[in-house]
Amino acid sequence: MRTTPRVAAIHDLSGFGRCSLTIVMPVLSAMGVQCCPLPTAYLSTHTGGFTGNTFLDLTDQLAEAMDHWLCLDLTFEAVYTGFMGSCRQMELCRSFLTSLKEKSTTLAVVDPVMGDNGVLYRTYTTKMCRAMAAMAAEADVIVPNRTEAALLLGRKYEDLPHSAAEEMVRELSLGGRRSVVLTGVSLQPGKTGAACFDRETGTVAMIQTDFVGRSFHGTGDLFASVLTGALVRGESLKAAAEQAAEFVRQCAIHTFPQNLPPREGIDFEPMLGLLAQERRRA
Ligand code: PXL
Repeated sequence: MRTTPRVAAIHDLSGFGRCSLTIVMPVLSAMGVQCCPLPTAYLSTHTGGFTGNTFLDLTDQLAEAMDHWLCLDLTFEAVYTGFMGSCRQMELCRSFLTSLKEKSTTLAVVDPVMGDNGVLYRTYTTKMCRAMAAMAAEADVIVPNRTEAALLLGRKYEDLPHSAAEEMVRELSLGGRRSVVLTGVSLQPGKTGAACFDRETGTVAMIQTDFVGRSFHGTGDLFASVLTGALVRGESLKAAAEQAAEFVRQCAIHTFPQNLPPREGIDFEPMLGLLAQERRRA
């Protein structure tokens, strides 16, 4: 009997800059989870802070790889999606999820990667945002930041302060159908964290930790990867979000004093041992 949880990870592969699959794969592995990557695109670097990056759209490969996996009758404890390269990719993800769910219990974790700090990422169009909302409607858990939450709700980022977090996660749950972990929520100066609506209990939990130094590129991917790993290892939504927030905090403590260029992301690799230790304790 297979004991190692398995996750299909549908994200871009950016060669330099630490985001998406270069975070998702090592984090899940360190947590004792098998990560099976389905890359949506290959970029030479991510798009935050770099210009002139290459962009190889892998939509056709994605469709073929999904078909192959379905033919092999593979099952996954979770499908975890992130940065998408085209509208068709989101439609493919929806039908892949539907097919998997017909065969076995598969948790759909959708990080609706679209933007940050009130600004849409360069490669995203309004049509892609609509496709993202449609795909996220099929999710069991979504992990938006405040910018993405505003886009999903069709509201202005400026009209949704941190203090509206509880109201936002309830509205984003689509009447309690999906769980929501809203990231980047700061309820007092010097703190950051997440607001979690758990569809199992219908309750909202607020998680707050110290904000360390400055923002780092890729922390959204780091947070959602740990969250996904903890969920497939059987943690509750709140415990999974707490573990994710604590790991991001530890990585920020390690990275901040190094004064690295922000676009190089968070220096998480030397910290992966913490995730492995946590697993041994559990
Ligand atoms: O971390 C989100 C992300 C993922 N993938 C690519 C990105 C970004 C954010 O800038 O550019 C390619």
